[in-house]
Amino acid sequence: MTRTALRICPLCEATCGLTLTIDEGRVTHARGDQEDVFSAGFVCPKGASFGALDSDPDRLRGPLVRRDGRLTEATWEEAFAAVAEGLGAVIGAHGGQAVGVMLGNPNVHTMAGMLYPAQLIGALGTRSLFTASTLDQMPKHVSCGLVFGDPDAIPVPDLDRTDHLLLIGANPLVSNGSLATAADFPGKLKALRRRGGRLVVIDPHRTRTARAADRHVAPRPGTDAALLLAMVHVLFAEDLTDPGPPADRLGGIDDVRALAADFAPEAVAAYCDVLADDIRTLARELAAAPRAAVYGRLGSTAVEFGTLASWAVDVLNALTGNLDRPGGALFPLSATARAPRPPRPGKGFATGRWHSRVSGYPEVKSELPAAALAEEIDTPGEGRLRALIVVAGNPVLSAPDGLRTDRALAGLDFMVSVDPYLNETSRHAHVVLPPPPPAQSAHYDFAFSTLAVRNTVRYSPPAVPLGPGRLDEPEIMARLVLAVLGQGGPDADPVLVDEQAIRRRLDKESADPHSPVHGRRPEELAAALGGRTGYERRLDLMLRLGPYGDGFGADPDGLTLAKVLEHPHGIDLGPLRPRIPEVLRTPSGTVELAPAPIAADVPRLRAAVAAGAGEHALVLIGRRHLRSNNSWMHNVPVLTGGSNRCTVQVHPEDAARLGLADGALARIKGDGGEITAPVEITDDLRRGVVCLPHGWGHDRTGTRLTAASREPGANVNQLLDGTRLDPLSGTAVLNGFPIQVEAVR
Ligand SMILES: Nc1nc2c(c(=O)[nH]1)N[C@H]1C(S)=C(S)[C@@H](COP(=O)(O)OP(=O)(O)OC[C@H]3O[C@@H](n4cnc5c(=O)[nH]c(N)nc54)[C@H](O)[C@@H]3O)O[C@H]1N2
Ligand SMILES: Nc1nc2c(c(=O)[nH]1)N[C@H]1C(S)=C(S)[C@@H](COP(=O)(O)OP(=O)(O)OC[C@H]3O[C@@H](n4cnc5c(=O)[nH]c(N)nc54)[C@H](O)[C@@H]3O)O[C@H]1N2
Ligand code: SF4
Ligand SMILES: [Mo]
Repeated sequence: MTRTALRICPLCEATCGLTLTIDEGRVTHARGDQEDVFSAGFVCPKGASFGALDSDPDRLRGPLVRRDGRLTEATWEEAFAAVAEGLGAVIGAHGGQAVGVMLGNPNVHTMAGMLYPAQLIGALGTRSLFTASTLDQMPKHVSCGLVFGDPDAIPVPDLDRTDHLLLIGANPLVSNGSLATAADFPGKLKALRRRGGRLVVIDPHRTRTARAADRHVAPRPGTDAALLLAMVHVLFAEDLTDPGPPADRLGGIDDVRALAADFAPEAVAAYCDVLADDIRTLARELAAAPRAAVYGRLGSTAVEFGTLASWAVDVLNALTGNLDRPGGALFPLSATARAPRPPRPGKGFATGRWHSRVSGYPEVKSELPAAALAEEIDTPGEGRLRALIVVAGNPVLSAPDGLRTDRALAGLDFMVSVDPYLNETSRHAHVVLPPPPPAQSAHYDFAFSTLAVRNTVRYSPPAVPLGPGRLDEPEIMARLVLAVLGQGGPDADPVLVDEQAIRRRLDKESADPHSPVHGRRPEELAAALGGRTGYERRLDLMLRLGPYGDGFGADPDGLTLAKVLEHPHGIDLGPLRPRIPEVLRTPSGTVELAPAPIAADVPRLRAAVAAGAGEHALVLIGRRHLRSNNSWMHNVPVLTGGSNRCTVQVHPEDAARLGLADGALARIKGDGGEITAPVEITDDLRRGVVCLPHGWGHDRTGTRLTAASREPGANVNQLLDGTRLDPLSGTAVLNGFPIQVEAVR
């Protein structure tokens, strides 16, 4: 029997609503849900291939346990017994601190990944948390933490209403947007231009997005912080600043002026390799636009000055009056956020509450740099990591120096992977716990609702019932928490983990005079929760205590899970609205535009500008492909092939100078090692820059990736040794690092 079911797509940050066709429990077709309140029918090739990805025959059907050195099929009971024993032994001998946790990117795309890791880390008491954030957006968290007092208060461009959009190091026509959740980014950029608005792109690569722009500026990679500070300089020098209504809430404007003083366009032009006049034009056009939004993404974060560049983005928004105003950059208000409280000064944001053992990197948001994972395991000494729990992560390919990570993981006393695939990383685990395919999982976007360009609320229950012998990912994670707590016996009830989280939140809310449930009995409130499972009860709790919630009866028209379920295409909660000062948590209660740690990093940038670029220095940048996603989508044949290949792109002049021929192999060397890849000559790149995609290198033994291992590609991250980091955020420099290229003879 054929039927349809709705499912929010979990494959990228755009969160499109899909209509799945289901035939005998199998997804046979996927199309965009025309009635979805957020995506209105938009779909990309990945979403359209949801069925193929969901039913990939290489997905693990049950847990694997290492026996006599080999990973073999096991029951869930056996797998959790092995987890309890393996983790128990390490914790018993060395304490929970000897267990590290690595959380990969898909955690932000699953309910389990958003609900349980905090409890897992709490149960371990470990300070060794690593996530994909330090390969990605951590600089933005740091700059927002310092400026707004809350590292998760990230303004997003108001795509639907802006007149001028300045994109820095972002390629949303391929990535479909990031830290700006917008289904149909392509349509929104077209609409911007149709209403007379302008699109400006700063990117060393003439990407699909750059080609669609009114103006494209191609700086030398890694130099954006200087370029943006030069724009700030111009705003002051030409008296173009106009902070607008929240001006009394902006502190540090004079300090910003002083910080930008040395960054006149002429002073940075050679370093950025952009004409001073072009920098002036960028600043003047931004200031002249009635409503403008500056937005930076991976090319502005995973770089040498990532935090400074991320900060400069919001400084430009603030100085031109575009921060927190419609058509500018605004803070979304998610349905599962805590209901707003009256504005008050906060504690602010600081890093470095502890430091990593080997290199002394400061903790940032309770995390250590992903680039330091291997050294924390393989460096002998007191406090060495002896066990690791990896959830939805593939650091062997995604993080610097995969060969070292390979060796380090192989030397662990115990490792667990929660992962649907036996891949480059999970092959080292002692136990692999596979979640079900997405059609069998419920979905709510806790993370991306806080970054969406319009406020909506949508929930997808599982589209297909759990297959035989499957555990859903929330239950897997809850059982892991119980195993760490030493309560992982066969009678363990994973619901206890949810009830504990619910109880903790309710105790807090009940004691909070500003909560809609102040003074009410937590037991009574817990009993009133709806939902069929622990995670649904938690979702109901968050919705009801959220900004649009029913407050357990305080607002009978407010949201509950039951109400959201009555609207399978979602509920529109309206366009973004100004949130300053309510959103601020700085000690001053204002936007602190010139925080001390930022100011202290500016001399490093000044020194780089003074040093300039080497004559023939070659640097490497990354690229994404529409039919791919990081390291885990090369195993579905409909998504690979064609232009989705691991080639090294080179500018024609560099190719001529280096003797590289189109299609021939090149050897690329970096601090961490060398790889080879076929050359693709293109003048879409600026001179001095070569470009390789990441997530390739599927040629390792012991994996179960039939299709991916046929076209393995090379791991670009082998070119890095893990020491190049943005110091304020611990984020790996994945764009704009030096390499050498030669022809393979
Ligand atoms: N050179 C270079 N390196 C990069 C980047 C770059 O641009 N250049 N980009 C960086 C960025 S932005 C990121 S976010 C990281 C990503 O790096 P990682 O966080 O390592 O993420 P992925 O490579 O996507 O691997 C995801 C893992 O999760 C598994 N998985 C998929 N779905 C699920 C699920 O539903 N549940 C569970 N439990 N597991 C699942 C997959 O099988 C895979 O093992 O890579 C970074 N690395
Ligand atoms: N199809 C697809 N979609 C994805 C992903 C995927 O792998 N494939 N990954 C998802 C993830 S995890 C993320 S984080 C997002 C990322 O989303 P985006 O940031 O939009 O994606 P990227 O393609 O990495 O874009 C970065 C751009 O920065 C440019 N760049 C590199 N170095 C510099 C520099 O120094 N300065 C400037 N100005 N630009 C620079 C690159 O040329 C590139 O065009 O995409 C998500 N969506
Ligand atoms: S754009 Fe992203 S969310 Fe939308 S269908 Fe494609 S992969 Fe899925
Ligand atoms: Mo990412």
